[in-house]
Amino acid sequence: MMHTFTLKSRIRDVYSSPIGRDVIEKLLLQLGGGEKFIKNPLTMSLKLSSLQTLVKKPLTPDFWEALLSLLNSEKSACLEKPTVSERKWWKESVFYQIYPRSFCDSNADGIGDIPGIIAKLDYLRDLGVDALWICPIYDSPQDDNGYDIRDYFSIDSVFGSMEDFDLLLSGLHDRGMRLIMDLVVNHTSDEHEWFRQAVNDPESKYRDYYFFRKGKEGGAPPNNWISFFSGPAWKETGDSGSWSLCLFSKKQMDLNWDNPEMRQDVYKIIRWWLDKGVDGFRLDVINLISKTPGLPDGNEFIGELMGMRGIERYFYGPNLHDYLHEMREEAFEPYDAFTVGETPGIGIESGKLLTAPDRRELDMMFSFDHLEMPGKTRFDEYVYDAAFLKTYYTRWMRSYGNDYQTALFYDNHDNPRMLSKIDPQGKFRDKLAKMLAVIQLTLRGTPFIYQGQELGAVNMSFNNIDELRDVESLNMYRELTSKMPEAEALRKVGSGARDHARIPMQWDSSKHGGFTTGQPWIKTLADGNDTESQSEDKDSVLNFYKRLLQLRKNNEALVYGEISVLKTHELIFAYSRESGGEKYYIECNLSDRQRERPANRPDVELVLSNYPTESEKMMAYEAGVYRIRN
Ligand code: TEU
Ligand code: CA
Repeated sequence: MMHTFTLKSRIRDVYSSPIGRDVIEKLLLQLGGGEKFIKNPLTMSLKLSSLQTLVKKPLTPDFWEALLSLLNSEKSACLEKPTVSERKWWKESVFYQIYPRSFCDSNADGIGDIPGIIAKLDYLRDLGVDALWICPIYDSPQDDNGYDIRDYFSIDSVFGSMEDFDLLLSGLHDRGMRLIMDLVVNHTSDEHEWFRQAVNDPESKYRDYYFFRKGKEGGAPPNNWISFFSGPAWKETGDSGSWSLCLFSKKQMDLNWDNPEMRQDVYKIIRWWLDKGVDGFRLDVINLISKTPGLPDGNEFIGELMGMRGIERYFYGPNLHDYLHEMREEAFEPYDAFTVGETPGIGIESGKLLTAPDRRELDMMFSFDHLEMPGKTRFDEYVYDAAFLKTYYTRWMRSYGNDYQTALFYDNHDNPRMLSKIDPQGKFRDKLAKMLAVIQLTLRGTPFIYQGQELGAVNMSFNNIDELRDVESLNMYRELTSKMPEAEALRKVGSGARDHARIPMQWDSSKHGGFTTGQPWIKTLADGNDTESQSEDKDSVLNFYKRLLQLRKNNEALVYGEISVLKTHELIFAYSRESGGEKYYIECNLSDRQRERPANRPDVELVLSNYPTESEKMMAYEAGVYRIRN
């Protein structure tokens, strides 16, 4: 059934649509106190316009226009249960994400590279990972560390050569492992040939590959959208008052997906890499590719709530589904290639619309809703409560069941370490690292381990702005210091900086943790948590990961098994996995205090735990995997 939503629609009806549900929940969470509102059964019979009662200032007509046009853009009002649920290698695999710049440097120039990765392939195989996702290694001016691509068909010389790449790929395949590349096609570098031609020759066909627009009267940009990396999302291109859209840095120019020829050129890139034998792609900010026609201003209020003005005009654009579907049909499906979308802002229900097997869009997506507590943003200084992981994953597991596959992760190259968010002082470092590993590797979904996570890597302390490298941090610092003291700006930037996760891997106890023998491109940490010393210690985080990965590999219940979450204390996360006759029970204490074990736990025997013995009470961050006795 198709709805057209208005201010008079019942919240119940809005809720029954996937995007409606996600958008309303997100708004309420950001508003704070929204949870009470949602849980109140009366809420459901209220009209949409009653959202006003939650907000002190009047919601303006343009707020409602923006909200309704988003809600009404989704034509699928409800979701059928998928009819396909096949076995797939990517459901069974554990992925490992490599940030190449910070992984291993082979030639002492201070920057990690492909030969460095090749040197560590045995390490990765022994760890037990099945597939790698490697962040962009294409030719790039490196304004955003490779997410600004100049030439999609060549390897950046800083990382090596195409021969190195071929060796990497065959090295992986020889070991029975797979490789997915990072595909960045929401934008290209401003140094990409297409963009250069578009600027140099306004008559060129490439002009329409991007969003060139005239500015507003008085020299202002064409609309009020804000960049993810501070300031307006526009860059002046040429002296004729023309601007071009860039949602990220001033060197990352948004592509116009409404141009069919541009889309075909993108599919050529994908097919070229698939012809080489890569197994799939992680699709960078792929939910941003469809912009609302006319590029209308973003609503101020939504912008304030979400910390990004304009976002409702492109994070779930009107042609998103069509473009994903077309791309799959033309590029991925002929190769049976795997796709995981990076989809910031997409919630549970709209995520299903993107990944339902029979809709044939994406195989999987990354949701980010668990990376910060509700109402918080990455740059807020606060301690993350691990109990939220239970709330989040319980909802997610219930909603996804066995019909959809989701990506399970805590860390990536864009976020501080989860370990440090929960335990900033590092008091429970090993126990907590192991507990997080248990949850990630035993829930239903495909785990993505980010480099260093298997060693219990933590945040870096940045004491000076000169120690940071990331364009996002540097722009933000510049903006903040115009309105606050430098020390305060540094603290704020430091609490969310992406560079925390970009400090190099530690391989041994030598200088710079064995990452390089040269001058590293960024500060290094050598705190003894390196692969060499952890390999020797049987109780290390690394060896715990190895055991868990083996356990998952050898027990189908942990991969395809049904999951059911035990009703118990909110600080205890306990669930079972079951397939065929195989049954597992997982029990985690999400707090740093002792707790009673659940009284209703099944009859079990311990398989793996982060404590040497099982005591009557659960210890701080205790996590155990048990076999259920039949
Ligand atoms: O990230 C997009 C994204 O939305 C982020 O998580 C991002 O780091 C943050 O919101 C910025 O404020 C992807 C890549 O993972 C990231 O490294 C790139 O910088 C970005 O796209 C642009 O390509
Ligand atoms: Ca190097």
